[in-house]
Amino acid sequence: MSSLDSIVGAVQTTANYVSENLASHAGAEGGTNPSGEEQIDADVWADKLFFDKLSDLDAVGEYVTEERETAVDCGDGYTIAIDPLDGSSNLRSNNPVGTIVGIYDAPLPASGRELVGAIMVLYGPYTTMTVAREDRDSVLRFLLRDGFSEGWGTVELPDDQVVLGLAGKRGQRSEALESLANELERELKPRYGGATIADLSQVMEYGGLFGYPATDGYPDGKLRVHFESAPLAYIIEAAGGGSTDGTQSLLDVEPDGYHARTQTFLGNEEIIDRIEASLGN
Ligand code: AFP
Repeated sequence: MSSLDSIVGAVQTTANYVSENLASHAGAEGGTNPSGEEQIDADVWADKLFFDKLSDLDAVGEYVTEERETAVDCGDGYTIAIDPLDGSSNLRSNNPVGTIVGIYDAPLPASGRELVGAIMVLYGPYTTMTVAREDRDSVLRFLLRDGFSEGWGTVELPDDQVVLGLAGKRGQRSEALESLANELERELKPRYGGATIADLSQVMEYGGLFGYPATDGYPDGKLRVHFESAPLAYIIEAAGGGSTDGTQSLLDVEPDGYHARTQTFLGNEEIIDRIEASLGN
């Protein structure tokens, strides 16, 4: 089994377990994560599960998570950067959450150009895992259930552009983005759910845009480069779409620390070009 196979296998096994047991951890309260955000019990629980499984692999040399301040040294091998339960504030209302895994062939901080693979798991009405790897030509999707994974074909971004998931309130985003958002809201159907994985999944299915821009509350954007923006850019670019921080691919963003944030836009290339034309100057 290759190193990447062993990592994908460990994520699949753990995600199956998370999917089956999430309800037992949905309500309880936790502490605060290194980005100052409220952690709930489920975040810490999922982090421990993924850590126990992944840190044990020969293929993994370093484990860095949204839920811990520093990296954990596990020996030689790839660096795992993980958001174990993305969108966990959605649990309260029983809306979807996800897991994002970046597999870097370098110690962090590192740009997304060091990624050799990325995985996103969506815990929705059913659980799916989407995998992009440097040693595969296509992005693969799997259905996870009963402890197993079932191949569900390949993922390619459609040419159609249908949905728009754009974070931030009106008046809290830049004027340039506000003006483009007005145009896009006339062309696309606004659908924003508050969990990046779920919002990106609908873009991958129907085409369109997901974005978390700079806002008054989050001047650098809310999403973290290592755990969210770069791995998801790796997946969407491999599936034929594009990504930008406003001026460059999210894979080129150079984070200055483990928990660095960036403006994040992911979707059809044509819309990504329009964002860069609006925000790039
Ligand atoms: P939580 O994991 O704290 O729920 O944050 C999720 C997230 O990082 C990302 O998945 C969402 O796109 C974004 O935050 C939602 O943020 P808003 O609540 O500000 O829209």
